[in-house]
Amino acid sequence: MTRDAPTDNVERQAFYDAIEPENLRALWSVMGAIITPQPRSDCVPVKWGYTQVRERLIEAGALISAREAERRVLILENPGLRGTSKATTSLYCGVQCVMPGEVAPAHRHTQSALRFVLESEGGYTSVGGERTDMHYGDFVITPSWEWHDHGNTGDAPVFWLDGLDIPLVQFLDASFAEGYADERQPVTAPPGDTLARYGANMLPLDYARAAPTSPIFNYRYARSREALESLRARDEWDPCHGLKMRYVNPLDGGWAMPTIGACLQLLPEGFSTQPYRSTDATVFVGVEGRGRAAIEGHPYAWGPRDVFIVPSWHEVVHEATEDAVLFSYSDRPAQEKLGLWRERRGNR
Ligand code: 1HN
Repeated sequence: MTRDAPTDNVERQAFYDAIEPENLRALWSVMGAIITPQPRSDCVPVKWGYTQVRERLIEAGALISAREAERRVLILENPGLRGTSKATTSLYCGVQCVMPGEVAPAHRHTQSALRFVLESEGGYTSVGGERTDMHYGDFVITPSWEWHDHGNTGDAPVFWLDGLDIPLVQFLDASFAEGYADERQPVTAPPGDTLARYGANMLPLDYARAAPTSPIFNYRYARSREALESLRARDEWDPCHGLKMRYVNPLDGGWAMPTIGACLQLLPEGFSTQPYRSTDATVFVGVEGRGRAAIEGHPYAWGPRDVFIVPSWHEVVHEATEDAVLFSYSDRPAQEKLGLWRERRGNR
């Protein structure tokens, strides 16, 4: 804790050795390592340039079909967490590629997923009986335990970023998964059905909430971007975030997903944020323009579709070298529900 651990001696070491086979451990010998005065993470700051990831996915496209792979994805694995398939301690990140004509077969799992669309002319996903076409910058949700399959009816490969709560579900030993009998689930609702029901600032009268995830599963980029653009004229910049909006569940105004929080932010050209840190390690994705994130003083330059990680309680300063838009996601909703989330603005 705040005190140093007691020093070991021969008698104490002999005692530790004696109790180990009895499945006992002396708290005072490990307390400082398990109760740290502030977050101490193996997760490290890191950036992936999109061009390189894209090239590797094209290579993978020649190696394996989406059908055989089930999902043709390259995991963005944090170098501080090698061998764990984690981007942060609690969240997963990958980039998926679907070639023209391919289908990624239907399955479901208890892990929740978000897609952030990076390139798509003809990409689609079906979730819970409704199909939605995917376009650049769309934020798409696959709730826990919903059937989902993807495809590409266009002429060019489709790419999106996958964000899942895999490590969180793994930590809780709550993983279930199964495949659908057919390659595709039946589409039972017309396109735009959920958006009409839940995404027009109205709700069906007497609608009873069934799940903790937003019923809207495609938050269109054009609409989100327009909101940011309309608000920039107000000149109400948050010193730590510029103009940052969160994607919400229209049923209650809470986060769109129960475990993962997603945001879109605008940083105008020349804007430089105040230092900021929070307990939710965050995955950032460049959407428009260019910028630089100084993480604990180390610069990470980013452009469109690049991905970078700010670990828990690491100071970040954002600079926009041109008008810039960033998408981001973290486990903030989970931490808030557990009463654990904290932030610090400025240097204090
Ligand atoms: C998954 O179902 C998808 O549906 C993507 O596209 C990535 C990573 C691990 C487990 C399931 C998808 C995944 C995944």
